[in-house]
Amino acid sequence: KVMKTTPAAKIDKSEFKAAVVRHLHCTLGTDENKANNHAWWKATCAAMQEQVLEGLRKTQKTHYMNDTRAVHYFSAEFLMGRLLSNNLQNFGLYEVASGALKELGVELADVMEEEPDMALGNGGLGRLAACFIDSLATMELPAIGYGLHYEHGLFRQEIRSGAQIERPDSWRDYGNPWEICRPESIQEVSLYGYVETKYGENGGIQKEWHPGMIVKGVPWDIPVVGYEGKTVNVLRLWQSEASGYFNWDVFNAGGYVDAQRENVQAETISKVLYPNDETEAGKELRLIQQYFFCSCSLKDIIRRYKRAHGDDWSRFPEQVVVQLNDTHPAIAIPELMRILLDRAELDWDTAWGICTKVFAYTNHTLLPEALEKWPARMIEKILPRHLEIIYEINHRFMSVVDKKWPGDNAVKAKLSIIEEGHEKMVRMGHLSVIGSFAVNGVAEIHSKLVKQNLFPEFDQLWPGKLTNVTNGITPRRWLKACNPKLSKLIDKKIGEDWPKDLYKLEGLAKLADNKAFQKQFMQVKQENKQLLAEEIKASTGIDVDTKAIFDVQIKRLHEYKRQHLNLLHIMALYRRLLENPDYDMHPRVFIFGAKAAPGYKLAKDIIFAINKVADKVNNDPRVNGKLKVVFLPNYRVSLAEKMIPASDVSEQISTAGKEASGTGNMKLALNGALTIGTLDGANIEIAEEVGDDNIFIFGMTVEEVDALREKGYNPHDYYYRDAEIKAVLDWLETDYFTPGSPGALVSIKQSLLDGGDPYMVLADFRAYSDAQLKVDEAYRDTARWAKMAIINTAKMGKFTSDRSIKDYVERIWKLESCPVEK
Ligand code: 26M
Repeated sequence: KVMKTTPAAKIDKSEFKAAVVRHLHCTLGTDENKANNHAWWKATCAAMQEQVLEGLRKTQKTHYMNDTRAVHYFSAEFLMGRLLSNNLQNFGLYEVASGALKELGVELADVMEEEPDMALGNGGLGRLAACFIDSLATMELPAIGYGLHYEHGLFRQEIRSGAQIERPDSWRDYGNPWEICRPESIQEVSLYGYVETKYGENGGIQKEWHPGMIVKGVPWDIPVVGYEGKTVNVLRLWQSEASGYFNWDVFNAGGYVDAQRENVQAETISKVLYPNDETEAGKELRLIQQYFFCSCSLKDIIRRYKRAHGDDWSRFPEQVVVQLNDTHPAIAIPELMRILLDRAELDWDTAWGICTKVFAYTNHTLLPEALEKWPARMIEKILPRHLEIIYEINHRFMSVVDKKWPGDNAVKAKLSIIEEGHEKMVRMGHLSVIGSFAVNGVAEIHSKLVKQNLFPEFDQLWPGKLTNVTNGITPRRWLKACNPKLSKLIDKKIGEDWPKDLYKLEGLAKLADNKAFQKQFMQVKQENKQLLAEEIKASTGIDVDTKAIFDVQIKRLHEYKRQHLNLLHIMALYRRLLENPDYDMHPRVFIFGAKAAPGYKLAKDIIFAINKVADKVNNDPRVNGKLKVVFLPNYRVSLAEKMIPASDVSEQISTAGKEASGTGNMKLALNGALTIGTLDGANIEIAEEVGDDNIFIFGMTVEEVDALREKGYNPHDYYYRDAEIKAVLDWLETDYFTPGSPGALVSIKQSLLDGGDPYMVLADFRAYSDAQLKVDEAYRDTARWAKMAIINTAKMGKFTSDRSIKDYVERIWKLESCPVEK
């Protein structure tokens, strides 16, 4: 047998085994006989971390020696998931580790299950940041991720009597083996207080901010291992601590106790991730979180720059580019201005010239309720100097607008950073566009709508500044690591290069008609479905038939994503089965995973309704095993990794124009699931790649949605004209699904009728139902389905995050790769 794979790290099985045992003894203070899986997990991570840190040291030395330009990815969220499997894969040490543990009588798969997810994000935006830093390291690009070291990540979801309840996430309770504290790089951040204006003898004005509070930012570094383990970048997450400047300095017991209050406030900043996605929370603590991590990160960047370039600011924009992941870190723009003006004492034009060469901004949403705005009064209270700077930026921008549209006050009001009204608000999107040299949307259609609908005048003012970079996903995690069976089959057919050159998958297309390959491909799917069936049984008690179609909708719960459209269709199928026991359909299991924002009432009602319908359907012998509904609790990265390889059908059914891109759509298609979806976000580009015959597109286009709204959308028309829609909505009002509690599900009907059905669920229902009939028909033709599934996997090359990063590098960041010798 030939030794395959050349591990990036120079360590073999017996050395790895020795390292694990050594850590069991010396790091964990236990031994092989006493150790449980948790101890084995920690010891395995520690053995791995030795390799990781060696790579990190070499990378940092190389970047330092080459004085490289680097991208700094600012994001309030990084949804990393688990790291052991990823780091083993990327280092090429998976087989080594699994063999070593086997000899110690331990199963690597069980050990990996011990790892809690790093759930420092809500959903798509946070996971995108995680995929991007994986690609940056893989492509050997100098990059740092900057974010917040939340003590509690996204809440853990439990389902009690069908309803979501939120429990705290405690990912660090028993220690995180990957993170390294860097007390030598602590920063200080100012808050509150007032601004003093000083008049110099030469007529110059200096501003001095006298803060009311100073907090410490403690950096924790998480190494980010690129594929093949050459470059190891870092994700630097800031934890807040009391600075001890204003407190502790007390001489009596009362003061001593009072001092604790400020400590508590300081430590609150990085306590918890806000669980909202797509709604702006407007909370003071959230703004402080944003400023806290941006200020720490900029000071960190400047400290590093000064070490190489001293006080010469002229080269700063050559060395530093900062990518803003949505507007959450937009406060970094006035913060850099403050540092350049008040600390470096540069003049405004020089400072602004630097600033506008450093920042670039990614927009992730068009939903009005998601566009961040902060009350000017709140900014004034927390960051008085920044509000002054924002006003000055706006003042100067208004004269730019006046040159372009002389005397047009309406356009000034529309473009102003300041929204006038009962309460003055600061529009963070406008600040971001004005302060950045590039602005991008995340899929072709989304970027087009950003230009046409969200920021049309900015596009006229600065042609070319607004652009597109279509999202992507890392195939290392989302195929190689999560779907080892399919990966090995692919390796066998087209070789092992595809994880870093995903267009290679195209080589599978010529096998799409090959009967033997079809069988192998579907056999892998079958085995993955078996594994998921076991997971479903363990977490819900529900038995599912693995011969049924596994139809999966996994994403945050939101009206625009239309989980309730899926639910109404399930109810319609149920009703058809009750009316006609011979109703001809291939057995189907509808599987959901979704968290609702804790304050989003209707989203929680939809989760409740899914669970109540599931209870009824799953226990009704009349459906004869043709229909099952499963809601898997606590959807998260590690659960996605189990669901995606086992999916036959991918539900991507947002109202056209509302889903900026979607990335779950890419993960599912990559693993051979067929998409049923609207012409929205990246679905459009997926359809272009796979071809119309290999995807189930339905429903209104953006233009049709706009036209219908224009002419006046009335959901009652659909209710009265489509008997099935009426029957299903009326069913929600009975106590059929909630025995003894009639009306428990009525809020869904209400939102779709009296509420005006803002996302046009009823308008798309019939088209959706028809598309589902086509799905059913296609699945019955086993060869046809296999061919379609293979083509989906084969045509996903475009959607690797390596391609997204390449687009950013060439069009926005202008970075060069910096190879690190092994
Ligand atoms: C805002 C204010 C306060 C607290 C939290 C937020 C907030 C957090 C996350 C708002 C939005 C957040 O995420 C939005 C998001 O995930 N958007 C998704 O981004 C993906 C990556 O580009 C896209 O694929 C999805 O279409 C888009 O919905």
